Amino acid sequence: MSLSRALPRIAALVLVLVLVSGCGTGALSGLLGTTAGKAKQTASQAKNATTKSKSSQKFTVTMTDELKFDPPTLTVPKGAKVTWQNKGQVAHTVTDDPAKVADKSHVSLPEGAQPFDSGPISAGASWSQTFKTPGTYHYVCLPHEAAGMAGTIVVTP
Ligand SMILES: [Cu+2]
Repeated sequence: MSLSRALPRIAALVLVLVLVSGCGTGALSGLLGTTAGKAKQTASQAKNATTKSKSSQKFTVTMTDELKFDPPTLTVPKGAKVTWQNKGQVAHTVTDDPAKVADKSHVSLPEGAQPFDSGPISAGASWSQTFKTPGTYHYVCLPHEAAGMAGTIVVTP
């Protein structure tokens, strides 16, 4: 092959190399950009998770076949989510609604709070309620109201 015939080929090869390397750099910077973006996103997600875990401390009341709420009185900060777990064999309810109880004096709600009723919570099941209004909540278990199955949630401001 003579040099005059090889030159166009060399030129073409150089052009291809320039295009490939240019493209490669572009792809590489794109990849780096994506990685940096992902790292940033992960950091922000981790921050959100930390913030969330601070405000979502777990508060649990267990319900037993001894017809008790344990602990009978639980104090939580405003906005706390309380979960009732039925560890016994019989169904219970978490009811703070004067319209549903046998004796209205067994329940009370802070002013402005909405009455609530879990409905039957069967053996092994659980039910949660978030408390947004500070104050004292006296609640009962509907089927065992007469047996004195009652509890109190105190929500601090
Ligand atoms: Cu009960």
